[in-house]
Amino acid sequence: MQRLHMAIIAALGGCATVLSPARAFADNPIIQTSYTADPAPVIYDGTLYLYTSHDEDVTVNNFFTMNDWRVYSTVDMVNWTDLGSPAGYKNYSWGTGDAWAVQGISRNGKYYLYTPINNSTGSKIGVLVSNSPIGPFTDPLGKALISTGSGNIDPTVFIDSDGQAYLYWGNPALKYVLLNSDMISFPGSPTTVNLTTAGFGVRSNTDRATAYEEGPWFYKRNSLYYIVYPADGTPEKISYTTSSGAVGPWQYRGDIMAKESGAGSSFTNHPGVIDYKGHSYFFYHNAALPGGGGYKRSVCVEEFTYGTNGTIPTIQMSTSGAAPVANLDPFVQTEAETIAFSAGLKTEACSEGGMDVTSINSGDYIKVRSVDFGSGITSFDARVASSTSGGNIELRLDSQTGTLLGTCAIAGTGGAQTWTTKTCTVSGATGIHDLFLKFTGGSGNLFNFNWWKFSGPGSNDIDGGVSSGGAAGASGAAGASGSSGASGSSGASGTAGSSGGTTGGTSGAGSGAAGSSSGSAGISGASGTSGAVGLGGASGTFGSSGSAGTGVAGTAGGAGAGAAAGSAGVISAGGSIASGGSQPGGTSSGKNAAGCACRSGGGHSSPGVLLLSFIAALALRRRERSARKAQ
Ligand code: FUB
Repeated sequence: MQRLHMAIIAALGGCATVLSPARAFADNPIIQTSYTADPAPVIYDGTLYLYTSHDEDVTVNNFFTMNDWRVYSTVDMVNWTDLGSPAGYKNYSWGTGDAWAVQGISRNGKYYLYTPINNSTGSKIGVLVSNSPIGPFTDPLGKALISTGSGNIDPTVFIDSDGQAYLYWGNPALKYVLLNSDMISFPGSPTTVNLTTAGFGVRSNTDRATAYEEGPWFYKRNSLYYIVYPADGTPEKISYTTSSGAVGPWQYRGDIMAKESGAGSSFTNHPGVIDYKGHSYFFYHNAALPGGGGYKRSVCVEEFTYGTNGTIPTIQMSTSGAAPVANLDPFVQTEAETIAFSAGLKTEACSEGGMDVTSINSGDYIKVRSVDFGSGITSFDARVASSTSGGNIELRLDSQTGTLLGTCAIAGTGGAQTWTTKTCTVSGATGIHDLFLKFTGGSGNLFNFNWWKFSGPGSNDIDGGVSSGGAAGASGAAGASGSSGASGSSGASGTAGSSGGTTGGTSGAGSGAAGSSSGSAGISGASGTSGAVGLGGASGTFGSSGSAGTGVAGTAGGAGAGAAAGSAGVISAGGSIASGGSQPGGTSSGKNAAGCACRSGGGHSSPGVLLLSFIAALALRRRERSARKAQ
């Protein structure tokens, strides 16, 4: 049987609860442990990373409350690993707030985040840089990259095949600069795109003079340049325009996604478009999670197919999301925060590095999609900690009430971060299924959950993957950052790596195996976001997906992890972002419980000028209503 490995990352932290879904969900929204918005997908070394904004569970002053950005990764488009917070507005010493829509890009081994900053005190664009996609990020300029004029939000960055980098941004104007190759400077001053031509469509309402609103997503595909953008005022639809040149002239091509409507809708939307593993994906946000609304949004994804001449079809918001493009190997250590869908859970920084799943109450669950059990399983390991008397993990196939593979009883461990590995006997799973980890027990928080792994004959059936984990440990120099790293338990991944893929190559694998065992040491770094470290390993892991081949993966992993873990290498060795903790909003704690006092309606404000224009529109509508009544 063909099987692509997927191992996981030992990542970083953050927490939030998500409520039992009020309506039937498949796998959209793709993140349920936090409210997320403004999706920005990017591919590094064969892994798809998704940067997002982060709507806090508690909204302040009935407006966007956003302190940090978040990052997730996938190699299969259905299971998303929470890598914590790579940065927040406080990464800028001069930052006053507003971690709105971010976008990331890599060049010459460095990772850059372009971010809005200080929207309520001047609206500027800043740039952060790191040696890892998940940080720690620092501010290389000590000041804004873009500070002229107003409405400097929603940066989108792209490097063309000739090496020229472009940065577009703005609301209500659309502006751009050509970045120098250092990615943190540009010649001249920003150019403002003429939106009054037909290139960006015609507005259907009177909110604004032009159809373009904000949130541009700039990219190139088959020699055609695209800008996909929220349009037509609030609520926003998504439209797109194309050009044969990077700076126009632009030709309006149509609408992609209609405005979200009805109670509890999001009045904003924000596109992210990317090709991955031979498929095309459209990311956006809506307010579909319980408690959602204009300031509590959630990122979703849909697959689509380009038409002739590069047309993008109309795309409907769905609850089903994308189909898997790889299977998950349950015989390598899998982070508990690798989730296709969940209910009731939050994530947080783990003392062993990376993230763990927390706020686990009886009835909550994790769904992991497309798990390949091969010829079978015999035991299940769970890395758990409990300050209470624990609870149970029911392992079920295909639904919360599906075939029971076994029940793992978790006892108290004496502390919420006092970790132990519980091994349980299981049976009854062969082939590919969705796995449900259903939590049962008493009341309150049952335990925290760091990672899981199956053993059994199925582990010998791997014939397609690549090493997981692995390699990472070897290189890397990021040890400096990061916090705990203490455990490094993911040696397992390394092991898997050794069994390495037949198709994906083997290079990364071997070393992974080596590094695996102790996981070690951990990195004591002083600075916060060392999750990077963990991630490095993680990247290595993802080599397992087989797409990029191990070598590549290993390289990536090395970058991040190595260091600290040093020889120990590998994944979880890395420190945890959360615990390192320099992030402002950091990993939000507390549940965003269903009953939270949040707006359910499509809020009526929006970024900066958008808010003003909306207020004006509201006043206009009131006047119109009054006029009608008077007639
Ligand atoms: O998330 C805050 C703002 O809302 C973004 O900057 C806009 O694109 C809109 O999504």
